[in-house]
Amino acid sequence: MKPKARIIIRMKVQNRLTCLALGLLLLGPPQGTPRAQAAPAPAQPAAADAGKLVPIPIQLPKPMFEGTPQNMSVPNLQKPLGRPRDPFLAPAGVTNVAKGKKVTSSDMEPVIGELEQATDGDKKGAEGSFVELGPGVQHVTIDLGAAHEVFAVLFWHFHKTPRVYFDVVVQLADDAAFKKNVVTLFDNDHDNTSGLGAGKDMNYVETAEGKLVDAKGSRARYVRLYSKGNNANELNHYVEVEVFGRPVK
Ligand SMILES: [Ca+2]
Ligand SMILES: [Ca+2]
Repeated sequence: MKPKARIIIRMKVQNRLTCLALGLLLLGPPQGTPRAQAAPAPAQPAAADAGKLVPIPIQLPKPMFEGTPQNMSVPNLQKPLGRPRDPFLAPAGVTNVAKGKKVTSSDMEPVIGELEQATDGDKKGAEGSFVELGPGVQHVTIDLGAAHEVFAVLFWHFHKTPRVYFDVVVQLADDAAFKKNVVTLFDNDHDNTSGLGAGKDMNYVETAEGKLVDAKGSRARYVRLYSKGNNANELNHYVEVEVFGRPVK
């Protein structure tokens, strides 16, 4: 073979190898071959972990009825989600700081039960597990005992049967009189009959999941919840109120 011909053959072989290598690169690893595992993330220093968001530790009571009725004749009613609520994220270490805390009310002599039932940890829907307040606009106020960063308020008025409570307003404040640093977290009193300001939130059906309201890390010592009767009667009820937060450092 002439030297020139030998060079041409070597070039052809080299081109074929180049094409093969390119082809493998473009195709990627053959199917079924596990892709290379990403290297494990280096351990984070404790300071970085402090800012990590995790689901708040919600423990739900046993449901008393299946599903949520679609045919209630209540205006501006929120459509049921049809699946469990998404986890609510807050900084790690946030807990229910309302458990066992003092409850006062616009009705200090409840019709049924005691005010402390609103923070006693019993969330069952059955008779005997709720406090019943008188008719019309009533509220319960929970004193967290000190300033807290509040991330969520979760509450159950009643969940033995599906019900809608009217003119639900949830507020935070620095003082028991609700004069200092008042923040309204939820308000479905559209026509402002309770005089706390017209709200844009929707009516909703009570279930064992409770109603969760985002508090966005607001600072407060007092949490107050208003209502004005429900679609079954004029009375007001509380099974439990939970406040997910942490003490202000
Ligand atoms: Ca309770
Ligand atoms: Ca109203």
